[in-house]
Amino acid sequence: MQNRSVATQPFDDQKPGTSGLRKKTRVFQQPNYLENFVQAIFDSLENITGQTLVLGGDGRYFNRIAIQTIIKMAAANGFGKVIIGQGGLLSTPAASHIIRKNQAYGGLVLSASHNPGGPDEDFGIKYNVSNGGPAPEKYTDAFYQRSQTISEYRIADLADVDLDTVGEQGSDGFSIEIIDPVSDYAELMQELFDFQRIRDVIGSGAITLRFDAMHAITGPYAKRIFEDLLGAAPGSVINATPLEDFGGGHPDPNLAHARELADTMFGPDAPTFGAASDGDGDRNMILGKNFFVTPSDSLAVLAANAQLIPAFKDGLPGVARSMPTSQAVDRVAKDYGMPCYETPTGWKYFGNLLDAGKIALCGEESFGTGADHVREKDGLWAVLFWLNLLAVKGEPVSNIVHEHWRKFGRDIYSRHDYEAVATDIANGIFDHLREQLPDLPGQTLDGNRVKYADEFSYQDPIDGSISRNQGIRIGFENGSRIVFRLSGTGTVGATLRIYLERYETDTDKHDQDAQQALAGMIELAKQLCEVKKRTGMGTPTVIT
Ligand code: VG1
Ligand code: CO
Repeated sequence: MQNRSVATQPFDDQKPGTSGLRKKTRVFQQPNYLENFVQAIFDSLENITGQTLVLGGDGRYFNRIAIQTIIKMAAANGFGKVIIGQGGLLSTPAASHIIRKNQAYGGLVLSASHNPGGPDEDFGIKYNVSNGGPAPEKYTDAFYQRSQTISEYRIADLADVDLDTVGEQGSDGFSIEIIDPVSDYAELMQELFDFQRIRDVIGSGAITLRFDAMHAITGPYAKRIFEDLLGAAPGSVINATPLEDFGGGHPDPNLAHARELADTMFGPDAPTFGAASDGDGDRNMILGKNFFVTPSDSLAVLAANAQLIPAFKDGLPGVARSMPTSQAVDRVAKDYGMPCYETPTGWKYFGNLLDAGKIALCGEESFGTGADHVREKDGLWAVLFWLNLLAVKGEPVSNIVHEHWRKFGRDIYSRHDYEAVATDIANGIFDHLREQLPDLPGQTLDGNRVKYADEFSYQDPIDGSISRNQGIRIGFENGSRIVFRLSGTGTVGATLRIYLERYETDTDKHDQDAQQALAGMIELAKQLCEVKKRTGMGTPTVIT
């Protein structure tokens, strides 16, 4: 095996965002672009010689080509072994599990998650560390720094690898193992949940299921788990074949993008349970017959009922949520006498808490829920958790959530996104918001007194590291909140996210439409950030 060094020059835009580096596919296809970033990662890691790297992606356009390049670079940089999902496929949570199970040094996951794929759409790459979780900020900062000074990358003259045949190949102290991407993950799920019980209830017809894989990575996983292992009717998993362009859609499991599933679940012959996942399989959307569960509520319901599933029969040590996620789970934690941590947006901030055993369950408002079994959010895991709950409780989804609201109150919640805003305009909006912060506390706005107005900073309780500028929060004395953030996963301009929540204890008002219930706060938020005046956009591009 011959190694070569290739001269290159830095690209100035290789700064990882909320979850890895995401760019238009054509940006990644530029000569040396992918190579530079991968070399910057390898250069930032210590003692990789002879170590194992896990590699896979969500199957989007450019996945296979990128995988061949990375194999050759891993060889030239001294890795001893690369474990790859067959066909170059691995869901994000499965990659996390495989890193942990094989005690690998780390892994590279090729995905832009819920962003669309194809030659004119998005591609992405993220590095996960040895605990299976997304690289913490100190790593991603180092990758970026290195990318700014890089002058060469190393690559081996190897023939392209057959990615489609399971087995081990290689020599010269460098081997490649192609594994079935589903088996290990399916095995883990069977350890965590009561498969026999779920299977029995599905067999009795009491649960009918529709899962939308959105032409993305979870298709093969969901087929195996729901149809083969749990006995759901053939065809329960729809859009089950991963496609390079996800069938032209956004593989984003929400009511706006998973329309086919939403129409079924709100239609006349709806099954009792519906769910969907995203491009790389780490998000989940949960639906009952005629009923949508917000991700923030889902996290709270799972926390309140955790002891009903085998994995958590002894209870939870604590829980965590990202800052913009609603406070519904806080109420459960308080009632159960367990700690609840508030972290910045992005799964990388949960890793230390999970490793330290401070929490076992965590989630985000952006359709992400997960636990201590891996170090990524996990879409199918969340769906199985709900199925296990439905099997034990024998009640429909909407009853479970209504019962939860009766006990804890409802945190009425919505997120409004304004996409593709020019970057300077978006920055202007934040400057304008920052200027107002000192004067807001004590003012009465939309009938509520402002309790605090600040910019969220987080100090990690385990390693003490501080993350600043994680979103602007305006909290009211009645518990309501408005949060403003800029997205860190987009590839065109900036996306302004406005998160709104209001707490409602009156049971008679629990069935209100969220947009109506939040109408006053929505107007107030728009005024505070002057979104219409500054962007010309009168309404959000996506509401979830
Ligand atoms: C978004 C979500 C965030 C999530 C991130 C990655 O980030 O808001 O909660 O962790 O996507 O999810 P941002 O910076 O655009 O708001 V995924 O499934 O795209 O890896
Ligand atoms: Co994702």
